[in-house]
Amino acid sequence: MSRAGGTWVGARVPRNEDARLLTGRAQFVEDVEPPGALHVAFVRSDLPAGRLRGLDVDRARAHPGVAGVFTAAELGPLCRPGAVLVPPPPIEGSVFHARTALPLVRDRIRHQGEALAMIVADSRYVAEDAAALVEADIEPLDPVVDLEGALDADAPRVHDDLPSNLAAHVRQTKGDYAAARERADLVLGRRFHYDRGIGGAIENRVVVADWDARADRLQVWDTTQAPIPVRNVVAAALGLSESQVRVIAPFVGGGFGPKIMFYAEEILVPWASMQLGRPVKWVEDRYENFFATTQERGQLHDSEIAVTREGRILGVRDTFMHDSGAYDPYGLTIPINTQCTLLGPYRVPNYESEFRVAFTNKPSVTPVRGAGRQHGVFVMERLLDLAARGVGLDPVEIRRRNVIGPDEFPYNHEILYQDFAPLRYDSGSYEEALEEAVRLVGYDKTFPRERERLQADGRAVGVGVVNYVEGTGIGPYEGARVTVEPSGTVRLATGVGTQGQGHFTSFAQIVADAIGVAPSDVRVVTGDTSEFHWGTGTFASRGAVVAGNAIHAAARAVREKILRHAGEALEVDPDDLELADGVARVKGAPEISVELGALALAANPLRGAVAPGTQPGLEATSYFGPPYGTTANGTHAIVVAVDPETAMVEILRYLVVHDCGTVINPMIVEGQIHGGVAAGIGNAFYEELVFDEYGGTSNASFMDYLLPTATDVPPIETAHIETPSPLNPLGTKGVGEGGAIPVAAAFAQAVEDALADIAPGLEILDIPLSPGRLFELLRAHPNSRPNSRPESSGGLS
Ligand code: MCN
Repeated sequence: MSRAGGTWVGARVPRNEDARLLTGRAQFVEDVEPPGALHVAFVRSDLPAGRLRGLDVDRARAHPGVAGVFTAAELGPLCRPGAVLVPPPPIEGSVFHARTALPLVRDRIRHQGEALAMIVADSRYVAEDAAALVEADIEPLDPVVDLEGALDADAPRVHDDLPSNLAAHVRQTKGDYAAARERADLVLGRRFHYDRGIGGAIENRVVVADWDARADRLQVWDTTQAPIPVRNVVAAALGLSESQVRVIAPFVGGGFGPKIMFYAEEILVPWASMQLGRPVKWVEDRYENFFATTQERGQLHDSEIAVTREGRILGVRDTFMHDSGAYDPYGLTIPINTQCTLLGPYRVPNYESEFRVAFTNKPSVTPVRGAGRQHGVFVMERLLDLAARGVGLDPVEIRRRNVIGPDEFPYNHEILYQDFAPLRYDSGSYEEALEEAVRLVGYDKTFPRERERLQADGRAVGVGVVNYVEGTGIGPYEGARVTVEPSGTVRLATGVGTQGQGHFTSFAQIVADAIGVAPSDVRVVTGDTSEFHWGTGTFASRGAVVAGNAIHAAARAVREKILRHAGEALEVDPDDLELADGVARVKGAPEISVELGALALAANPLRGAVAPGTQPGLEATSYFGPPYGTTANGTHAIVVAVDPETAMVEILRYLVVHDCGTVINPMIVEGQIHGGVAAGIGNAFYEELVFDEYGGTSNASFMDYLLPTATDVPPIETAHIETPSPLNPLGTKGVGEGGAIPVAAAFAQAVEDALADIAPGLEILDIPLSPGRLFELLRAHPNSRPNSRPESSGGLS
């Protein structure tokens, strides 16, 4: 049933894609098995730092069933460093040393899991057996493991051609922090640490390539978030025209950031198919994923806040180190996100922020859901909690006094964001979101009563309320093509890939509203370069904004075409027509109508003449590029119970009030928030990559690396506020990462609150706060506070 007048945007439309996904009929790359396909296994380094002195592959080559063994020597000109995918923004005085990996190690090993050789064989079993026969002669080198010491003058160097492990140095300021500090009634400083983790998608990376020598074409199926850039890079690397390469990213079992990266396997597998004249397939295994796929987090902050005795922020200073791992192919996106997102929804008149990025002998770091924003939010929200304590204010009250009001937009923060545009908030509902969360969690009334009741049962209960902003919907652009077919079917093609975000439905809703059909009648194709070949990809919560508004523009253009053609066919003024139920009909006289399919057929005639300038069919292609990103916001509230004996934390309530502008599909948005919060709970409490002193990862399996399971994630309550963005016609802002961003900050505040009587003054400064770490913090309390900075002062001056 469709609704006349166009009201699909905003409706809780069930997902078009679910029938296929839930009945096992959705195609994933792993399902693609061209006849005669060969299979790949990589030989990877166990050592994080070393010099490759020799590689004996003779026994592997002679192994029955092996079709090819390739080392750096065989790659020829293909063995060159990969591209820097995102250049750093032009910030005055900044330093950036780009270092990217070779597809296969030639000489220097810089992290565990770097690929030394590629084995191609009849089956994965044979390929693995042959890989085990390769003998690598590696001279171990001292690894750089510890972030804090990575920039020391005597630290071993990850890249010999650089004078140190400094990859980048950026400083951005606003106002005069030193002067603000002088005026402050309270200055508080702390060291914060946010550790490393993985993306943790259920589906690992998979690449299948099929070179068709007769057609002179290469087809690649890839678990990527960015099929069009992959097509472009593969074509350039292999000396092909972009029109010869088709990249398909079908259903992808989770991306969460790392699949936006371009990886060596995406060139090596197609290259092997061209060399061997057969289809070639590689499926990353779970162990490999811990090393071959990029990771996130790993920052060390020395931060300071200056406030008045009324709790008003005068300024913030933050100096931090960011662990880039062995290479920095994604530029400075993550630390700049941290630097900018730290400012949050607050008036911060004076800001001094400086970061250094260090190379270490660990897998490279590129965006994972939140992409550094959660680090900034953690630091700022923790500083506010400490300041609140220092001036004797309630944590909610200090936030109330500092949030940017509804009349202050656009709000200019005077520093540069990751999209190279000034950090400017377009609109938001910071006060409203905070008050709504406070109300819903019963902060003043029901929660205190509930706490009393639970504490009578011997449980330590606390609440946390924190704010965040999320820079979303950045450019440069996306495009879409909308077509009405003669059958009446509506087709939408866009370039962004899809990894579970519900695009098949939310994008269809936008089209449905414009041309009067049901969302289930719109066939959406994403991530196939033969269907749409301009665009960048799915990242930075930009699908709803950038692709969504391109779709909106294309659908509106088709609508205009339909009305024009229908007006001619029915001999009425187009203004007297409405589109509904798949027909164009006269308003007030619905029996006078023409089907969209009939109009599409007539718009593509086989005989006769069409007027000059007429474009065939009911089709339009449009693009949308925003001037700068739109800023979403929200407030998270959490209630926890802590067992002081075991340090286990139980989440009793989790509540998200968020604002992503016009909501296209509330059910999908709630799903995005639920998934984001689940990821955030993992980040805050469970997930941590443990590196031993030799740089090896000692928990590279899901037995030891703890992802939260269904029993660890509580029901999540959500409330929507809609402040439309003035930067795009739909008024949308992104939501894909907001769930994950403030969880650690909320968690830390609530745990401290719960333990306020048991361990007064306990400070949570490190994330993840695993049960083990919390146990140790409790045991050490109150005698030592190893993370406190010596110059910190804790009271009013
Ligand atoms: N949406 C909406 N109304 C809005 C905003 C969004 O209905 N105002 C809908 C969108 O139309 C889309 C979904 O919500 O169906 C997410 O939209 P958006 O916030 O624009 O994010 P993207 O589509 O760009 O997706 C990327 C984002 C990121 S950056 C990561 S990481 C992430 C995420 O989405 N990875 C995910 N969500 C994920 N969800 C799943 N299932 N799997 C992942 O890998």
